[in-house]
Amino acid sequence: MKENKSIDWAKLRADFPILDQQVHGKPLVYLDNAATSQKPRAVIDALVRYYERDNANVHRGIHELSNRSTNAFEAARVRAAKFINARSADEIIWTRGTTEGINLVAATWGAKNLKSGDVILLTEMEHHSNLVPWQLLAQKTGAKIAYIPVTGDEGLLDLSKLNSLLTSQVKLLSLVHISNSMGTVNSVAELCARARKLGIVTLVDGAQSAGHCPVDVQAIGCDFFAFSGHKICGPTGIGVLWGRQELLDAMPPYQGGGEMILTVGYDKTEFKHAPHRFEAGTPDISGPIGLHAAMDYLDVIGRENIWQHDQELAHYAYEKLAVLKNIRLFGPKTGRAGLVSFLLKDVHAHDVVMLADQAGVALRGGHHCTQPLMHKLGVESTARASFYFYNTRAEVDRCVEVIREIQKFFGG
Ligand code: 7TS
Repeated sequence: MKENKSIDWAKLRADFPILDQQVHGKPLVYLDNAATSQKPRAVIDALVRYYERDNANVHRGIHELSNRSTNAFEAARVRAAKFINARSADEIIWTRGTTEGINLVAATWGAKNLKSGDVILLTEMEHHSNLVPWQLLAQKTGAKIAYIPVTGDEGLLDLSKLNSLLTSQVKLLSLVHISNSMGTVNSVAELCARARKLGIVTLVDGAQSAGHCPVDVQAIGCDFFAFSGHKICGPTGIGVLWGRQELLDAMPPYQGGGEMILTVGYDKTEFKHAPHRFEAGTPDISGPIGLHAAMDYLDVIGRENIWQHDQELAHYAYEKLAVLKNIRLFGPKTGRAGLVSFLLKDVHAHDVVMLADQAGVALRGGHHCTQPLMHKLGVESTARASFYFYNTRAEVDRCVEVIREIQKFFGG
């Protein structure tokens, strides 16, 4: 395993106060980063600073604190645009997270543009947040859903079916960039280009990619991109939906209320332009400010370096687990993102996670909100170790050691 020598990963780890603790009397090994990441001191400090010095509502006051708050809130939007190489901050909508971003597109673009007989094309590896909103929309509009198949345990998209799936009825392709349950990295740029040629609108679920690899929405060539702040070292409750300006301008509002209007009469309301049209009511203000600090923090490290570190750890973990007996590994053998999903023969994933927790190792067990994929693979759940740049090879060693102990405990 090759390490990027120019970065002092151990020093970065010390930026995360939470990691320095014991759980059940053992040093914490936090390997549940796909669920949520930990927060560096820089983000915690930005939140404290905001509440100690600047807290006020945005866009409405003309007093000093309101000006500071508004400036910081909008500066974060500019920063988010830069983070994913959007053309303009007007293309950045604050949401509660990836889930709300996708729901927003379904409720606005989807409700306006989809009708009975249209097809929404997804993949079989989508998180529930990129499935259920489309199912709800399909029920309302009469549109149908089709799926790009997954090959099996290796968790790759079977693109041999793509030509026959890309019919003239398809109006939207919505797919995950990096699978949270398999670690697959999908060729989103290539798929969006294929869709775009056919006039199909595209959405990329970037929940697992935005903080782990460089993201350039213009290079990906999608129409919408959604991600969550809490998975990229930012606070919970804040996320980003990016949309192409021309699509956003043509979309009806999401929720109605204050902040999103130009003028309101008893009979009629005129709405602001995007992104404010989609942000009704007092927004999460500290969220974007914390996220701003997180984006700065990540880009000082460099997401290309994080990506390399993630992949190296995942590869190291995969190779170490692959030599164990009676283990079933999920996801691609090579080129996987920073997570490993597995099942031990005759041991329930929840038992693995419970026993690992007793040893201080935080894993996740379950269907990972990809229930249809689990059904397809013939399993109820898997155990998952997911990494971030503050994880170390020693932690992977400890995790594998604990998994071996669990196997022995169950007589394996
Ligand atoms: N899309 C993907 C690919 C995800 O992994 C998740 C969350 C979401 C969407 C939803 O993000 P949210 O921030 O709106 O909740 N994934 C996980 C996970 O793997 N374990 O817990 C949450």
